Amino acid sequence: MLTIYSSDHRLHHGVELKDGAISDSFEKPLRAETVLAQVRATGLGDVISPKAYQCADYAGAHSQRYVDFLAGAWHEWLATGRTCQALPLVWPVRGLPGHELPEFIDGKLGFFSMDAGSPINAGTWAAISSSANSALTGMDALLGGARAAFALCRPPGHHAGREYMGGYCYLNNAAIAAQHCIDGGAKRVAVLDIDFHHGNGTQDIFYDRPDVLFVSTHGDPTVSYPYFSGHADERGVGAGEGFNLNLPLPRGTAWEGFDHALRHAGTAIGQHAPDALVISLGVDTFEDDPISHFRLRTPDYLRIGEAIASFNVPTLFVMEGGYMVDEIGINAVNVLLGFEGRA
Ligand code: SP5
Ligand code: ZN
Repeated sequence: MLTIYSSDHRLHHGVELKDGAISDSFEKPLRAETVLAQVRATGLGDVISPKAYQCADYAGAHSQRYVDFLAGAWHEWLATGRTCQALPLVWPVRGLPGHELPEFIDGKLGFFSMDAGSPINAGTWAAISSSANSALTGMDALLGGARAAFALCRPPGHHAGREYMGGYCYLNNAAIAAQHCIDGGAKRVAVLDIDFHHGNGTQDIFYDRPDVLFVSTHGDPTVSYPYFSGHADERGVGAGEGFNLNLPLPRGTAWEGFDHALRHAGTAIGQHAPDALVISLGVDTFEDDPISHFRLRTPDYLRIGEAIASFNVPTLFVMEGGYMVDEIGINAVNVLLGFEGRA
């Protein structure tokens, strides 16, 4: 299987507010380096750089003004005399009118975010645009007839909505790829999100659409981030009603519970009969993940890949979360090896 990877991801290393202090984010460059090393060590296939794309290629999944904000935010921040990383600190929550886009950068940061988990620094735009380009290049491989490809994206994307960043995410790589597939002539696409966290951004982007089915397995939002989406009763709206399937699972879910949800997802995907499948591939479902609460083990990831292969749809894997850096490579690549029948 072809892997698409850009070293531009190294230009972005964010900070994170945790336990009352600011420090380096769990979402760090070594994550992608470790996955790439395992791709090479297992001989998964060729590794190529992403092709160049335009901002217009991101604006089907996002709004043009949001993409413009991401591209210009660091310069606007610098213009205020600050050189530290840019973080939002005020949000248009329920009860505030909140619909008018502020002119000042601090206001824009809040307007275009769901949390303070997506800091912006000097290299952020280069990293996130290359990450999205990796997903687009992977989808182009599928449109060209490949059975599968692996977009080794970093930063991740699935928490980024049509007009907001959050949860280490900025551009929604999986959604951008799914939209590119539709733009390339596909009638129907499915996105299956197996990251520990609900893919709230992908849900947001396709919530009113019947052409892109979104299915997500994740930790129950009653007790897990992102808390405000991911419940089973979120089923889509308008023409999109019935094309959003959330499968929340309790803390402590191990292989048996996860496998059950995966089969449920497979049935829904089969009924949709998509031309292509995009997998939001997070491996923060691992038992030793430092911020998540499932209990999958390394061999389970081979079984996930086998299950996805049995759906029998051309498949683009897009890297999302996974914070146990020592094992992120073997776990992520095990999914791909399982898919290829190399278990
Ligand atoms: C792409 C992805 O997986 N994003 C996840 C974003 C999670 N953000 C909230 C993290 C909360 C971490 N709290 C950790 C406490 C550890 N002592
Ligand atoms: Zn996650």
